[in-house]
Amino acid sequence: MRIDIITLLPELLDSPFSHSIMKRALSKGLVEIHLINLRDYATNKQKQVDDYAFGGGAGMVMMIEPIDRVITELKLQRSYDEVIFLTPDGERFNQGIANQLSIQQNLILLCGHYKGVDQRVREHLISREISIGDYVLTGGELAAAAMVDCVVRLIPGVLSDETSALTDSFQDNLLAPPVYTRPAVYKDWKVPDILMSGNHTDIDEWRHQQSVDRTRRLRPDLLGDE
Ligand code: 6GU
Repeated sequence: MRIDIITLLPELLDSPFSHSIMKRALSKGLVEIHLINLRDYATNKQKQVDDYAFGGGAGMVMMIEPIDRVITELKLQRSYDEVIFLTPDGERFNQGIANQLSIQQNLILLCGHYKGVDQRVREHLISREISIGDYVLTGGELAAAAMVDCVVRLIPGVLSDETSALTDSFQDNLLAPPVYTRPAVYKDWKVPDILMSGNHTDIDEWRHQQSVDRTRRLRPDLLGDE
């Protein structure tokens, strides 16, 4: 998979992809991430990428021309499955969307800034608009980092234990069960006896019940009985 991220703050995205699982996925060649500085596609001397809103009002608007130039250049080099705009008023990201994106070949992510982007970008250059939740970030970069992290770990070969993504919270609309490791007793806090029993049928049943209980208590919306 190749992901091109168009951003005004490429430095902000260096670190999220330089550690642990993400770093290994990159070095194994399972994913390529290209950070593209939108300012490099500005046309005037001042390298301007935003301007005042027509009709007035507070806040600058990202201009269409640099965005069109960068997306057009990328599309001349390969075809893209999706051109995604990261914006708080997009479709809310979830594990299902992550699963869909994880089987794509080439993605463009455009990180929004300022008061938004010229509407013509959204109408003509973008195939999908995604938000990571109902709160507002200063820009799309941290949302892009979260989304890419989530998608990349689903690419086959990225996680060492292939089954571990299958047992994630949300993969079956249930929260994950609690887990424990040594010591079996810490202070006077004990690990549940069942996990020490060696009976894997009972353990699986207990874990499933814990998942259902936790989901009913914390996220009844996932069970469809809010
Ligand atoms: Cl994608 N962008 C911004 N700026 N804020 C957000 C978001 C995206 N998703 C949630 N909040």
